[in-house]
Amino acid sequence: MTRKINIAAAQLGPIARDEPRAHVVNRMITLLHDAKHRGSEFVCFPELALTTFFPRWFMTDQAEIDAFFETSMPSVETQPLFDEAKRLGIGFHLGFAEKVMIEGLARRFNTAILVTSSGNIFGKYRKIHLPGHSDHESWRPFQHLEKRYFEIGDLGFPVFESAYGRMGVLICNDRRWPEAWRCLGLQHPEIVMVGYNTPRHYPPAPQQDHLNDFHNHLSLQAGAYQNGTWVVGAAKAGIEEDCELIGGSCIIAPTGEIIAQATTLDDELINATADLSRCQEIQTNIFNFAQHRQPWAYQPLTANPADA
Ligand code: ING
Repeated sequence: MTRKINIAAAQLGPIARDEPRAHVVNRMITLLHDAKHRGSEFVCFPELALTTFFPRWFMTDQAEIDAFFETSMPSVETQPLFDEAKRLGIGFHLGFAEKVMIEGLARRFNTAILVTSSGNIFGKYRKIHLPGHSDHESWRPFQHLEKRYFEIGDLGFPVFESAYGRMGVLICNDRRWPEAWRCLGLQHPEIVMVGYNTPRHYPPAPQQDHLNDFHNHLSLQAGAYQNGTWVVGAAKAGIEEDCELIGGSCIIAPTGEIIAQATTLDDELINATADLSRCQEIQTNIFNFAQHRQPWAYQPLTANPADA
């Protein structure tokens, strides 16, 4: 029995450091209208979609840093996005910097939520693989201070049952780690949402810069195929505050085939019809975990980070 859903990736072009959230939300609402026009039921917005990618700068003033975080979701600035999505009957994935008080302590995460077309948040994930570094490194043309500004996510790798299918979330660097995909895969997801902000230039290994688009799709396609799930990748793209971010937003079938791909580095909507029943072609055959997986042999995977 086929279960088809029309899904979309809403790629965002550059967001300026001083661009008001309200302006970004208006850009996102324009993309929602495009999605509606195309008959899409669920839209994936990028990682940290409400502001510029601020970990590119070294900051010490906590108030300056916190200006990039959301302390409520929805908030005054994001409520119009929730309202318009509800009016259009569209669910969405949204990445943002989350500041939350837990037991009297301010905690800060790189977070993504899943929202129904009624405006209900039915899923939340906090990024676990934080790339980059914690202190200023003057040799870099720009910083990548996610380890400085965010804590490691504390929600594990959940998959959420929804009207849109069994939905999982990874955030940016997570997509490069097969363990993260398999933690989702063991819960039999049907769609995985992946927002990302990926600089083209990777200072520790500039000889790989020309491969960053390839590595992006390689990671997403492998994750889709090896876990038998649809994948939606949504980029923040373009030259943002003098730092080029790759685009390449895409929709990938459980077979690993890219079936829709962005062609610009700006605000751009792509969509495709996903037949969720096709996940079974993979999950009950080549990657039938019950028949073929050998967990006893994987023990080293849960050893210490750097252990062999
Ligand atoms: N960005 C990058 C990513 O994993 C990076 C960091 C860039 C890693 C290029 C390797 C190569 O896509 C985030 N935000 O994780």
